[in-house]
Amino acid sequence: MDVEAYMAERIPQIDAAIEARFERASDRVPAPLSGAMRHLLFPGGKRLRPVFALAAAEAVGGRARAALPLAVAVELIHTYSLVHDDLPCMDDDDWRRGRPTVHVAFDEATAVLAGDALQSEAFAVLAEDPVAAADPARMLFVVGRLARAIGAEGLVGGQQDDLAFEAVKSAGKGGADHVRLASIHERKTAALFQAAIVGGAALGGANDDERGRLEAFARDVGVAFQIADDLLDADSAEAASILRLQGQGDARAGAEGLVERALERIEGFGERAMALRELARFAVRRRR
Ligand code: GRG
Repeated sequence: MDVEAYMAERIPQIDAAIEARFERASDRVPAPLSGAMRHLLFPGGKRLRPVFALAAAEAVGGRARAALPLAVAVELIHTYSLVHDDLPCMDDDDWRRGRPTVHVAFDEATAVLAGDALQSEAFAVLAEDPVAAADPARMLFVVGRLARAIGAEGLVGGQQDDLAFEAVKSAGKGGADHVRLASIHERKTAALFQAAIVGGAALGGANDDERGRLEAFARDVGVAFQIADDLLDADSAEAASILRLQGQGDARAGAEGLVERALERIEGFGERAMALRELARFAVRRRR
């Protein structure tokens, strides 16, 4: 299977669904806020998390379309996290995806508000999807799983610990260790992959056993994705990086080992999980 062809087919569906949300709201949203919310979304990044959500629905025998609202929600949340991560009080970055960051293109307050609004919009997309009325228990699981993944125990907590980890190291107090770094990566990066994949599978009709396997699959793929990100970023002074603790060869082997383990967890899923498997491989072998 050609994973890039699969992504090229899915990404326009995701983009169209995101665009539809903005068209719907455009007359009620202040123009600068709407511009700031769209700034990083179009053109976007790789759209890997939403494509994973669609492939997870298919991997359990559902239709990709069933996971489309979650795909949109996950990409809006990913974008919010990038907008806030770039702020002067966090990573203080001026450039993202080859463009000025949102606080540079607009201003800091608008960037904070745009991130907040992207997060809210993500949950509105899920609550307003017809599945929420037709099968409320299923949608409640998806919403709860996503909220848990990005809150104080997940993405936000991981970011807090990442900032603290960096501060300790800049003060020359050491403290860099594998356990803490792995925990940061699990929350800051893998948690959103887990919510995308497990939630996508839930919307595709997964049973409890499939959900459990996909939780573990997605955690390993998410951590492997982060290691690959550190390897791609090897020359920059990026935040908490596994490369400070081990060499590039060991890090790559570690990431590939995680993907192999992830693939074993979904061995019984058969042909319909082909795209999910190929996306897992792509997450570590990608060039950007
Ligand atoms: C501010 C709440 C809050 C969280 C910030 C996402 C994040 C947490 C920080 C961004 C910096 C970073 C290195 C995060 C790790 C996850 C990661 C590798 C994000 C980049 O994801 P890609 O490569 O980006 O999928 P594109 O641009 O392709 O969407």
